[in-house]
Amino acid sequence: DIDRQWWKEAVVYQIYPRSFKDTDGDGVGDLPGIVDELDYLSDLGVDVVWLNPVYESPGADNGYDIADYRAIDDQFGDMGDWEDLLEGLHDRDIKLIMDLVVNHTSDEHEWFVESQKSRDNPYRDYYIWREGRPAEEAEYECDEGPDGEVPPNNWQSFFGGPAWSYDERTEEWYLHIFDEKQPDLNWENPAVRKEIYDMMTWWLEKGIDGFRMDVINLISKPADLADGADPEALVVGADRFMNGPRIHEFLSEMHEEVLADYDAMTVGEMAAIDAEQAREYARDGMNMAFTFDHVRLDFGPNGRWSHGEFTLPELKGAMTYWQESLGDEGWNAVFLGNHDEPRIVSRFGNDEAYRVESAKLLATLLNTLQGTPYILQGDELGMTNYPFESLDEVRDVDTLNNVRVARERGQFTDDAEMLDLVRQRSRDNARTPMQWSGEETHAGFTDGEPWIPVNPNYQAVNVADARADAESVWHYYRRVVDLRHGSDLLTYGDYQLYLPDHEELWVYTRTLGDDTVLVVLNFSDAETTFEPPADFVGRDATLLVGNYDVEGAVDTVESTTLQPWEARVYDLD
Ligand code: ISL
Repeated sequence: DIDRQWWKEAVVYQIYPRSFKDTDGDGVGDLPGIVDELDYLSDLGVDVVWLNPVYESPGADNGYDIADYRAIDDQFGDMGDWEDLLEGLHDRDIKLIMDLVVNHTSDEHEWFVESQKSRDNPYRDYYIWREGRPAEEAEYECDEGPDGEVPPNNWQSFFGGPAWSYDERTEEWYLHIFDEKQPDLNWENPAVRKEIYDMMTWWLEKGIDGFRMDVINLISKPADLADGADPEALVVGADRFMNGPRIHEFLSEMHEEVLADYDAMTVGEMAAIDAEQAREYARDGMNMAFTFDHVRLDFGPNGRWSHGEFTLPELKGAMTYWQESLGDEGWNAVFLGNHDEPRIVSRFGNDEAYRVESAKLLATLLNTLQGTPYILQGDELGMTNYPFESLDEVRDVDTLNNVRVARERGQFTDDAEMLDLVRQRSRDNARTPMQWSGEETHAGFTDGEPWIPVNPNYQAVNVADARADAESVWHYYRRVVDLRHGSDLLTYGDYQLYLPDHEELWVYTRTLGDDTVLVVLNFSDAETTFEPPADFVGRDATLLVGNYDVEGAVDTVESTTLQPWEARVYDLD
């Protein structure tokens, strides 16, 4: 008995609008730019577009700082352009999900502007304001604020530094788990929740098909705002504000008040949860969750802002955990990268000698796991990290703040070390402009000056050439997306891992009823021999898709040698 849902059968394409396509020459991608490329999306074969924020925003965190939830930022166009986009997508049977950013707003949102005015302003309790703490009572320090006073607790921002800023006007501190221009909303206040539910309904009534919910498991803060238990933690306080005390109540309420009336899809960004928690979130009505174990494996001793090594068995283990443990409750959102992460081919593949092969292998993985696959724009071309030579090329608030904080604590011996980390880690790696053409300046992204530099490899990596080359990463993505579409087995089948300790090969099956597909992926620069487990030896096998030319489409499973970064998907008889 399959619990069929349209969003389980979908392949999602993530559009980072600022970097997709610019039509008005201001160097920033816009909505008409996406409308121009709708056929590109249908040719690729995706079913859903997740649009990163396009709401009115001062842009301190590229739109994750929203000043008006019901208006389109001028940089991207206007509501008419947005309506054209929705209509154009729907005409092509592509759905649209919007980014829902409701842990915080911009400090330029009218609610915060009011809230800041006085302690008794009607909007004061829309945010989290507290008096400071006498410095002698606290075990942490802060440069900001009046003498002898420190923030109300020891929580820190994801972007580095304290999670509180002092406001002289009312002599209190406000909470911001991200940048100081992103004050956290007070979800304890029912008026705030109602505003948000009304806003969500408003968008659903405009015809959207769902929401990607930004840092949604951070919205409930404990009433006592207790200090984070571990002052040495990478983000102090995360133990208090992630999966907070009323989170399930709030999400169930959101479901009842808004989502229950629509056949909408929801995907929550949920760092720091395990499968048991994911199942609880599913019971709240959250369709699926982005989880982050597999994109933390290369963190070093200082977390994200230091580098560590990981092995293939660790990667397999992290992703297999999620493949195996949701059961009938909950559903995976399968992703290898997004606008906050390095490029997938640079992180998990080989972006030099085997860029094409390894990008195809990752496409195979993404589209043959159980869960809804998410493709970030440009990954279908095998776009790579950017070779940053200087911080002048960096735009991201997270990178710039964290580099500043790391420098303050003496983490880097020199700039070369810092830049090395930026090249591996900066969120801007995933945010450089989409590479449309190798012939035009700025890769055909804009006629003006792009807001962030174009990757210098655009002459080799671009849409025009990829479309013209039947062997390109792009055509391969089309094939694996198409394969998945036609297959209940690849969508709903059970996952089973083989050879968990193998250092080079990732081998798994998907099974539905009597049907089995075998996936063999060589995650290495070397030829590698696959000795099939006894279960498979001698079974008839048909190659469904692979990234090398393999002789003879019909074969039996036997010992075989895979080329570097070779991927094969077999249908077993
Ligand atoms: O970037 C990160 C890890 O790679 C995180 O610290 C990230 O900020 C976190 O995953 C939350 O991300 C989301 O909310 C942020 C926004 O900056 C990100 O772009 C968004 O995806 C604040 O709204």
